[in-house]
Amino acid sequence: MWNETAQTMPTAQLRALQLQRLQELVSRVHEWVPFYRERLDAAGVVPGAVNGLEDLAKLPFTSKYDMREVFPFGLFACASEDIVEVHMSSGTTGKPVVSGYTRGDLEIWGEVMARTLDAGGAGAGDVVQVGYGYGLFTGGFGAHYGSTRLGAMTLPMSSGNTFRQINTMVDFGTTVLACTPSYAMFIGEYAAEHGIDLPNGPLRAGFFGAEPWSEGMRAEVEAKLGIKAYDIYGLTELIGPGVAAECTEQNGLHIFEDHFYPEIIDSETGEVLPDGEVGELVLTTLTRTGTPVVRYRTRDITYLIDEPCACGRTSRRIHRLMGRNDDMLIIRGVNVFPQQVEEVLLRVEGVEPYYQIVVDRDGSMDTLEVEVEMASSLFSDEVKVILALERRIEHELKLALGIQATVKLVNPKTIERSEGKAKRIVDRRAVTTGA
Ligand code: DLL
Repeated sequence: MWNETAQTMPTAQLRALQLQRLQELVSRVHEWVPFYRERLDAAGVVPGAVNGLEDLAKLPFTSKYDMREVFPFGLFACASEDIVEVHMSSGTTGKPVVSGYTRGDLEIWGEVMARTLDAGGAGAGDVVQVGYGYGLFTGGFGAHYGSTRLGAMTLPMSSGNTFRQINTMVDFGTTVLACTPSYAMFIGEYAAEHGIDLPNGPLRAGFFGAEPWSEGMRAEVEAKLGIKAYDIYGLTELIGPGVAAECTEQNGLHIFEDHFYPEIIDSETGEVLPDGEVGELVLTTLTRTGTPVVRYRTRDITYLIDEPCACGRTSRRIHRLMGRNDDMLIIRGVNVFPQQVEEVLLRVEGVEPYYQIVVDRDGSMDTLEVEVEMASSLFSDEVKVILALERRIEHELKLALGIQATVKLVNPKTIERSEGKAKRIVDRRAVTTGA
């Protein structure tokens, strides 16, 4: 195991280390970052006031909105000449969020990403193809730093150019693929169409994240590529990928707790919930010095698992993400996460794992339409067969979600393929109400 000492540390020792690092974090941000100093002072927290991990709850939360206020460099907790690399969230709405890395932070990133790849059995001797985008997005560089740290042969492909991705896989005998799960699906589909037999080739593991995906999607990707598919989690504000990752047990994602401290809160009240209860994940960096973050509200919904894992890692795990607060659709008063729709679709024979969820408003009524591609075997079937399948999926969705949806089977290959984060929700309500 990569850095076994850190990853199998007895819990008491880990908690002591976390406390010491938390105290250092509070002193650092208080000294360097006016934004944190003001908020800590307002909350009555002076450095030295944190005497136990439970005192973390006294610290104010940080949100994406707070971070945007101090764009671009307002969160640096070191001299700006010590920052050697910068990444940024995509920021589709409002200003993006900046993460600045010191040399030390890049070391940490390489370390936690090496742990991520090692957790799924990758190592020196592997040929790792990085199909996450390189650039301000953290996926490409994160996977790259982890792979080179492990000593694997690293192919910095970036995302896109699918034909070349597949040829490179064949030519170099790629054994490990790192990209978004939706891009992995597309690569599998493209290879099959071009008569390239990836399932029986050397590819054996995939490290997929950066977007929501379901167990059903995992099964699809594993079959299409002939691999084990591991779920990996992270976000720009914290470091990028490398916050948590599945081990070969594929049963929850181990948080690299010596670097990132997790809490689960009730989104409404901000109250910290006990392990096992579902809520919003809040993360604190324990070792970063470029842009450390105190109690960042991720908006991601999951729960903490504090049970021993057969792999021997002692950290707590998060359950596969269940959705994001801000992706949750409220349709006629019912909460729906896109992953729930995906789970239903992938259980049905005769449809492909390419879909789009369209929410609209008809008068004062919210409408939910799910467009999903039919399998090519159905394509030439009679209309009544297709209609019957649509009604069946509508019935399944009603059972699972408790609301009526309209299902439209669309022709094969009509839903746009994704090379990065797939866009699966189209919410037309915001446009029609002008909100
Ligand atoms: O997506 C970092 C990353 C790159 C993670 C490569 C994994 C692999 P952001 O662009 O800042 O960073 O987006 C972060 O993506 O808050 C989640 O909502 C979502 N996300 C990331 N990983 C997963 C996952 C990168 N495994 C946001 N499952 C997060 C579901 C994920 N959602």
